[in-house]
Amino acid sequence: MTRVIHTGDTHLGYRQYHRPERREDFLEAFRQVAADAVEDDVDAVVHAGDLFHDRRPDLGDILGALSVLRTLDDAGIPVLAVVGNHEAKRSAQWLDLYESLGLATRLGSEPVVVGDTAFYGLDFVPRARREEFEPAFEPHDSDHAALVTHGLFEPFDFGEWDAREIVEPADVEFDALLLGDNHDPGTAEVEGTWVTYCGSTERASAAEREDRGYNLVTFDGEVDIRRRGLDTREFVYVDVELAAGEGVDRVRDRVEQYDVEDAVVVVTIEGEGEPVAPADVEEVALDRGALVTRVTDHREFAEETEREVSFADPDDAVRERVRELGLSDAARDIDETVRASDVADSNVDEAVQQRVAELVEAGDADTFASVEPAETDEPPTGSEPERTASDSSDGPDGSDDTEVEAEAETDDDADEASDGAADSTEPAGSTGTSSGGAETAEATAESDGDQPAAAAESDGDATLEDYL
Ligand SMILES: [Mn+2]
Repeated sequence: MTRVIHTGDTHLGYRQYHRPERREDFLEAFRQVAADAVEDDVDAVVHAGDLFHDRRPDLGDILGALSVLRTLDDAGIPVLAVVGNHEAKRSAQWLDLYESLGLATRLGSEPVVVGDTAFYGLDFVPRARREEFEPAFEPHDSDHAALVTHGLFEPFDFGEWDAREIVEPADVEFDALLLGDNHDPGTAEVEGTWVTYCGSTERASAAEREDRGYNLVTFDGEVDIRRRGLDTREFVYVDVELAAGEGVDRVRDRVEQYDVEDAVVVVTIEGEGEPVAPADVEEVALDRGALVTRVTDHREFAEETEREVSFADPDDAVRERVRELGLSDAARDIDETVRASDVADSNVDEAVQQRVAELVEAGDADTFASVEPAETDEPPTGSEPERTASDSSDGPDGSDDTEVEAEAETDDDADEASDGAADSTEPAGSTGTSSGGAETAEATAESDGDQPAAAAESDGDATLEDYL
């Protein structure tokens, strides 16, 4: 018999809502998993990726993970892990550092045997490399075998890769796939193999409403998968449906019905009623001791809503910057589709695809001709990797001249949408603190889902490999 804790998506270092308390919460959740593992004396802890929230964790996060791994090591509990999309570096991985210290084992194509179960690993495979992916797992002579990997698999929500493409051609017959990436826990049987997500250990997004936890998996003839809860920070969800004529008072009344002390309060406003200023709602929750309050209002208001636009208005600044870029009509059209408030975030990639198809169909080369930018010597804002026009292989004639900034942004959006509800950092439309803008931009730039080796990684990171 082999009994393991299957965890993952611990996202250490995530300073959610720009709060240091939240960063500490993520570490605390992982500590709890380790404490349970020691108390239960399990045979191993299996980590299915995204130990860290991004590929450049702070020293504090690296040490935090180290202390948890040491706790497990002191108790003689091995840690078996793979690399997730959030933390993936170009060559040597953080996991290699812990392995070199004897505190973890990076799983791969060779079996790592614990008790009577052989464990294999497969790091997150970016979409571009799935076509030619061929599983290659060395044989084992254990009673059971399990594969640990990270990715969004069917038949679960947001699934984008069929687990059978890994399981079927493999020479090893797996009893179970222990997965990470989808933060919603779930278990299914796919052609005789148990496929299970343990879920994230803390809420990496307000969309993760259910209680957090991990899996306890026992291999003993059969595979037994149980779920165990973790005691994480309280998230109080206040969903308000406003009737006509109702406004901020109604929202405040509803918030006051909850004990929000030390909680993250997530207020979602729908229905009719008057516009509600988020600050007025945040005030009442913070007065009652809430750690953070987020107000999401998906309602739309007609243009007559009075709004002061000052030079400090970020939307205004973006509009101005877009003007300066000298985008073609087509690019501005697409930019509008990306940023327009009436296209839901999750529909943006589809809307853009449709818009591009329409523009190509119309076949007017002038539409794709860029306008001379007002200022040419300044690089575009943002940290998108630079692309050349030749990247857009199936573009129409004249696409050489098409400014590709909007396209690059769309790609990112698509990645985020797919990583998406599973993995997103912040809910769309939520309001940040006034000082949070820059940090949000930074977080977005670092959380590129599919490209572990993105250009954003600095050269300095290569030094890790030198020491391993
Ligand atoms: Mn994750």
